Amino acid sequence: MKKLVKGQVIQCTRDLCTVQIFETKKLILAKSTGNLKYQKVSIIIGDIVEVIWQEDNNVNVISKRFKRKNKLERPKIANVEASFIVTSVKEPKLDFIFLIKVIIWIQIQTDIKPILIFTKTDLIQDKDKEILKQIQLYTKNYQTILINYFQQTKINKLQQLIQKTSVFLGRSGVGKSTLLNLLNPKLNLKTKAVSFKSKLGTHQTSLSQYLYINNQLVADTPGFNKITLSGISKLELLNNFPFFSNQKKEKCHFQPCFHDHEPKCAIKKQWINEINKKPFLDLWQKLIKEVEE
Ligand SMILES: Nc1nc2c(ncn2[C@@H]2O[C@H](COP(=O)(O)OP(=O)(O)O)[C@@H](O)[C@H]2O)c(=O)[nH]1
Ligand SMILES: [Mg+2]
Ligand SMILES: [Zn+2]
Repeated sequence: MKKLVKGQVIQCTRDLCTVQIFETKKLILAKSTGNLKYQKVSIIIGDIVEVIWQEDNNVNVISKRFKRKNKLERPKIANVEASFIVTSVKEPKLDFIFLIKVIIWIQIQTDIKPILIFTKTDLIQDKDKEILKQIQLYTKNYQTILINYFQQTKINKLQQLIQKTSVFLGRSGVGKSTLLNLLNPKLNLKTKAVSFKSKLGTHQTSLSQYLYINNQLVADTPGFNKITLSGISKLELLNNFPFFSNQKKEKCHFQPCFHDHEPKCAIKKQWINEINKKPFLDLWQKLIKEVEE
């Protein structure tokens, strides 16, 4: 018996995908070859698809991809409703330029404000106060969680925040898989930082996949260590940089003002005059330069 069913792709290895059927909640395997490939329709995890399901024969085939709400390029994933950016305070060291770039890039691609998770807080020592200060720059603008793997109460709180189809992303080694394992111990994901000397003998998440936490789909993704903003426009950057004060912005002489070389720029004046705003000026100048290149 053949039947058309609708579901969401939660895992893919080459052309073979695991699809969760909406109606029955069951998982089935389906191929994304055939007609779709001919039409050059790619299937990535998160895609909502139609499957030709065959009862007595395992070769189910994906026959259609429905329109995507959004699509991330790296990690390749579609239809995310919430994103969690995971950054370790140490090991690997917190890189603010990297973080702001991930934030901007995810906002542009999904139109969703990410939630920021800062991990490995157990490694912070007295001499690292600067790190906490830097994190504070973000707490006004973003929902922020500071956490380490000993803090069960915080892990429970984080679990409550997972209410939608979500993606966990960030550099490799920051503790994404560790966190997901704590959020759902049944997952048993492999963890461990990548060895820089030999890539052997270490466990690195190499495929994105959706997992279940709190009855929601949550994607664990391979870490990425490079991010570039080339390809985004100056205006997109302007609209997604989180640290402009709205009142000040309106006082700039030019509209829109890129707060760079424009005369009578209220934002730049404030950033230069207020010592605690200096980090924003540095960040902004680096970013705008990168986009202009
Ligand atoms: N000290 C400390 N180490 C952690 C914490 N969370 C994860 N790690 C370690 O960081 C390494 C990388 O973790 P993993 O979950 O594989 O990172 P992923 O690449 O982001 O998935 C592992 O050796 C973990 O044991 C934490 O809260 N504190
Ligand atoms: Mg991992
Ligand atoms: Zn300005």
